[in-house]
Amino acid sequence: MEKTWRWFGPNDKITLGMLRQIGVEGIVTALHHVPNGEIWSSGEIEKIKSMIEAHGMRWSVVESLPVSEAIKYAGSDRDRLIENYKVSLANLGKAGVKTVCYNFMPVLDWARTELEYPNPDGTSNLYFNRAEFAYFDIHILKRPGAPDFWDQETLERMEQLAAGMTSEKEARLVENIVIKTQGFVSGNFSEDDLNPVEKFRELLDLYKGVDKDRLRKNMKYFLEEIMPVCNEYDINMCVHPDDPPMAVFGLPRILTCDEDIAWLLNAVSDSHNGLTFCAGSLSAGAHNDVIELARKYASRTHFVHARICTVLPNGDFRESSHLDPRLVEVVRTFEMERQGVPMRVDHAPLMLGDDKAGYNAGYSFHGRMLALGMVGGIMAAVNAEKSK
Ligand code: DNO
Repeated sequence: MEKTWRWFGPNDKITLGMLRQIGVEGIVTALHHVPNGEIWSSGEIEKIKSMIEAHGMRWSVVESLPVSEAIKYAGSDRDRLIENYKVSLANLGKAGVKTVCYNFMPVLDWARTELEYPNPDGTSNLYFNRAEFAYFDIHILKRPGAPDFWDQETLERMEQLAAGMTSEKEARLVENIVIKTQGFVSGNFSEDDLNPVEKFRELLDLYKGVDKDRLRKNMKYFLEEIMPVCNEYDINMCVHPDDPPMAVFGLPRILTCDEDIAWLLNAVSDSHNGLTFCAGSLSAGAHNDVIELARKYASRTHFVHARICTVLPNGDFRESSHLDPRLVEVVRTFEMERQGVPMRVDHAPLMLGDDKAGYNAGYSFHGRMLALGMVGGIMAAVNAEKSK
């Protein structure tokens, strides 16, 4: 696999020069300054591309070219936004940037309730507490129907939590679920939002009547529209699985399990319609066997996210070590079957001062550097075995 790194552009505190020193070969980035739905011009693409190349690396993957909400819920603006998307794709193709990661998650991108959950060794990590998430759904968002969605055990844990809830803790939940995790990956929210919960409700309203079937139809429509451009420029689209891989806040999610992936790849069978194999998102669902999924879908995978989660008996989940034996197997599969496919790590611990540096949640420097070293070691071991 190609060792890549998600870089958030010229304002990222982690510079291209630093990345070159730690063995990064390719960059994963986006035109973060262009609002969702607007065209990525050739000029802006070239600026970022030449910055990366001046540091001896290449722009391997776009993550993400965001799919506007109106495309996902089929709003009146959908066709105009798809046209813009096609122009952006063509401009990327002309510049030779040919792997594009995106997601089709309504409203919310990835979700965690805690961003600095302490580990026994003094580092900290992301954590998903099911009871806290249910608390946000029922008591903060006050979503009609929310209490019926959650299982009894989670509701009991949530009640205990509610007993000790304070306004500070509530504010922290809103910050973690909506602001800090969404702000830098999705155009829906920003750090300056005065009433993020109200904004959240308005976005949820857009999806009234959109169930899983409808969302699948909308996704197929989008893919069929863009495939001719992908063919012309040989662009591999790779959709990121839903994180966590379950329905949230009454919104449908369409990439949560084996059946969903099979549906997507069959719905548009062109190989340019592919997958970002995020082992972390898939393993956050106890229903998924991530090793089996990697073997099954390696041939349609164009981008790999190397990280892994452990689901606890109560349904909470946390990020595990990048040396977790399941991840070793996933890395082995891709190293054997998809040589050269871009791979990046993420959601590594905060360590050695990362917590003071103000990095985007899940994107520490030292933690990710260590994780990249670990995954690089697994790759080297697999290759040594291969050449025996
Ligand atoms: C979280 C990431 C996601 C992912 C996007 C892709 O850290 O894995 O934000 O990049 O969903 O569109």
